[in-house]
Amino acid sequence: APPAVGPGAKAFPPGFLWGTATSSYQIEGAINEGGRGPSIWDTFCKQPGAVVNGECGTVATDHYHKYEEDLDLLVALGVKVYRFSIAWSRLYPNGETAGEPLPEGVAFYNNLIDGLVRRNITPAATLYHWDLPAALEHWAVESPKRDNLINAFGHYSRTCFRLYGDRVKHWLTLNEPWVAAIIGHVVGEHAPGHKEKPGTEGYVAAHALLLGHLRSARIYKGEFQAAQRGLVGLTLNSDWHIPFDAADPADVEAAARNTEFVLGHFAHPIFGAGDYPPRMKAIVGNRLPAFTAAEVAGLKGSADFFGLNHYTTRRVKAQAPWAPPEGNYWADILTEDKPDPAWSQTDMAWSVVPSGFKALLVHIQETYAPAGGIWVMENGLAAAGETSAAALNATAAVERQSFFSGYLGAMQEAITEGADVRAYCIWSLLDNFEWAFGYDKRFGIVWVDFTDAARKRTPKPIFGWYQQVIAANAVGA
Ligand code: GBH
Repeated sequence: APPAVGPGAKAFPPGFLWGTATSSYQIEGAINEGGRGPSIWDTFCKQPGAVVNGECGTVATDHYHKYEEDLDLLVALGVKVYRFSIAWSRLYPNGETAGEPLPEGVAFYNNLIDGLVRRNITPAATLYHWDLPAALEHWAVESPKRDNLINAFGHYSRTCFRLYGDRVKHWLTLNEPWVAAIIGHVVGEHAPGHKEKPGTEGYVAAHALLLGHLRSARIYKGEFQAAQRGLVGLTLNSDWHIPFDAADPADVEAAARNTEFVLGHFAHPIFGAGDYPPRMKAIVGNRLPAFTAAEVAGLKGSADFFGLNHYTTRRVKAQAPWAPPEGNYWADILTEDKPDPAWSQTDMAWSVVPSGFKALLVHIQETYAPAGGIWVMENGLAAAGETSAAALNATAAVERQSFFSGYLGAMQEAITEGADVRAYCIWSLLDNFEWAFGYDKRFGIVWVDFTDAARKRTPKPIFGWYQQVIAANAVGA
């Protein structure tokens, strides 16, 4: 495997923010403590076949009880920033639209944030990483139910800004609204597991999520930002898409269309010209909900930085049209996957293509030129074969090091070519509850023994590798 840093290393800009990321439901456990209400993931996990081996986040990594140990791991790693998420139902068990939050939930995040500040690590807090209070309507609803949901998100957001905003200066309203909307409401592999209305429900959910972001960001900017002097944004996931045949205009168009449906769906309203992308409106027609003029104006510029989660590149071919009368999300995009056989794949079967990361960063810079820069809030891989703490030095270590040397090198090249990338977080600090894959897929740079009641943590070889990168602010041989 390539060394972390050598004489020909690629340097990052001074002050570059290295970090790592987690999310509440994936690590905390303690689902019944402090009055926490159930989230839609607690209920989804109970549906037969929803999650591998019927697993759920009941204990997860037991971070709720072991967070001090995890904070010490962050110190050992040397990160500047730690991205975590707040579990809405620890503060408001039923997604209440008024009133005071639960004291134990408030205290948990106070302790976590104080622990970070004491260790000189910048906290970056996500308000919504998919653990919606089960008592609320899911996102795919229209007013007046949607108004109640957004009021609840606004109330919860305001509480977080008020309680934690003296120390948290980096807020993310939403994690990956595309995944929440499409995997939750079209594919059905994430909570709430809907797939009955593939032509409409994903768009309705995405619309509500955008309005939720708008409410939360507006509260921060209107009521807190002047005094607290922090930033509010969100993080969007995007794979990169390249044409199967670069000489075939239909494939070139298909790749651009696919990126527009995944990234542009959310980026165009917030970071672009405003509203949904014109081409998307033309394709989806009246199945795409409409914003009011005030909503278009409010969303535009509503994020202070561009959060990006990136994992893979897909090579796509234009598909022959198929259009059921009721519409279908995938028939709108009209691409089929043709991965390059030369690409290696991770344990998630996601292709490893560092050049796609570089191309995506340059695309974001050229298309949106976000004033607050691009913040890579997740990137990483699950590697197979990490079956025990003793087996950690095997092929998975080599696979991880070549993945990260490739992706960090590509990011440095994008920066050199003008992409204003300011931060980078590895997903994830710990092996954790990987949603529909349960504990089968290990994204952590720290191995967790899920058979051990103590959930013993063991840093993987990549942990030491990343330490060196951070210390040198550079990567490569
Ligand atoms: C993130 O989502 C989540 O934010 C995080 O909670 C999660 O644990 C982590 O990633 C790992 O899964 O099958 O080739 O078509 C990931 C978003 C969107 C990335 C879909 C991969 C599909 C690639 N994913 N994309 S492919």
